[in-house]
Amino acid sequence: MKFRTDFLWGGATAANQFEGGYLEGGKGLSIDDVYKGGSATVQRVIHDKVIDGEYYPSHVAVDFYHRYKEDIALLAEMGFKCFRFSIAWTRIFPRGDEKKPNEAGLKFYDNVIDELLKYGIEPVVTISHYEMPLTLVKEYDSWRNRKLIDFFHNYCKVLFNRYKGKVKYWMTFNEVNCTLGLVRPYLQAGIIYRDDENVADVKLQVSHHLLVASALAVKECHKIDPDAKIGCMILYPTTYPETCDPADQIVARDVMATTYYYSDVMVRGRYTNVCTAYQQSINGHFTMETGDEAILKEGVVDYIGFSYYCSRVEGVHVTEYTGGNMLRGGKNPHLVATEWGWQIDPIGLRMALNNLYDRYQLPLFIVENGMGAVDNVESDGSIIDDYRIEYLAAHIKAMKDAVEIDHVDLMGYTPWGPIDLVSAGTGEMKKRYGFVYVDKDDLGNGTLARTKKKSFDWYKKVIATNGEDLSNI
Ligand code: BGP
Repeated sequence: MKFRTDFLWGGATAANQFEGGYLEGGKGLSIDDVYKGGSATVQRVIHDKVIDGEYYPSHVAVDFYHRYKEDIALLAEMGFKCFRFSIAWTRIFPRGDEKKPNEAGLKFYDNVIDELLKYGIEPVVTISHYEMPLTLVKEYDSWRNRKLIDFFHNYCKVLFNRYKGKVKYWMTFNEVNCTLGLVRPYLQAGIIYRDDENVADVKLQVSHHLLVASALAVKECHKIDPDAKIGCMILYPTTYPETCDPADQIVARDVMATTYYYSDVMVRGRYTNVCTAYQQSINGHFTMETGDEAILKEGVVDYIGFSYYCSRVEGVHVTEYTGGNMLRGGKNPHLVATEWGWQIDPIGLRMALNNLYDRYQLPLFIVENGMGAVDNVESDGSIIDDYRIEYLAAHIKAMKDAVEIDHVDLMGYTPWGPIDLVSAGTGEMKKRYGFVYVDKDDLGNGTLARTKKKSFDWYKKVIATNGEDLSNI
């Protein structure tokens, strides 16, 4: 067993963190355009407008909107086989509730997709990545409202019809499982819970609407373009019991329920015992309409896309917590962490691959992985990011073990932010993931010029050897 010969090596981005051009081509405001940075700062009330004079990271981001040709040429130079990006819902439907799409928005993605195909790079598209239309939150109460299923369905139909034959890989909602795992799933679902509502019920109703919307998208994709593959996208937080105390095994198992709640439904087409047990544990209730069960059953995904950055520890006595992408967890004394407290654990990736493959037996796609780090530009302009190479090499080695030793079916690997972009968690620029440096600081100053880092040539070699040569020379 080796990596597939058609293994999808690439990189991943999201519109709101990468594109900028936040009002260009008729784009409407997304939830991300009205707050100043990072999921960590989401407040208890909805951020509802742009305030003059304030700095908003998504407005310019790193300007892929105007620089897509230059950026795609850099990806092609590294030998990318695929490129994961998201379509900004608000470029296609500025409010979200229109019947007819905005042609200028579609045209922008025509250009991006054609540019990728020119170099033989497969587009891998996330339909919704943390940037839903603000209007749907302000005027419709977001995914609490069943009408959003229709709006999303219409949006998906437009995309599948337009990019049929060009886009072979789709994903519905980015890290959809954070909707249950977070106190305020604003980026994921446009939700900030209100004091006057039953939070458990809202959680389950919102999740149900997202799951039905995702399943309808899968059905529609299969109907419009039978050759395309469409997957889910979950954040996979590998979770170790803190000790061998049997009670810790139960805690670690239970905490994973909010992740499997989504993947179980999206893969198996029904609420499993894990889901119903979770519903009962929070004493939540939700409404299912006639026909929903059939939609869930018919709209099962073709592959599992997931992000993996770090692992966590859970148990009865966990008291010390550390950071992580979106979902925090207990500290592990065997691991070191990044400057942002994310615990570096390549074996955790091998475990993630095994856990998901054992459970679902579907092809897996690692659509995000990486290490946010501060890069220093040397006096000669070079950027020696050995720490990034070390992190990625160790994780690719873990992927190889999962494929070669454990016989997991892995389709591809798209590390996060191949060109530096804005952090979703903090809104910072200094938290960098790229093989390409972008000259911009946390306040928005900089020329936006692109510079190759040391890791650029390293990743190029990894791709050229299909993951065989991971050495850093
Ligand atoms: C994931 C998100 C991405 C991305 C990544 C890195 O959870 O899907 O959008 O941002 O985390 O996180 P951060 O940007 O906070 O470093």
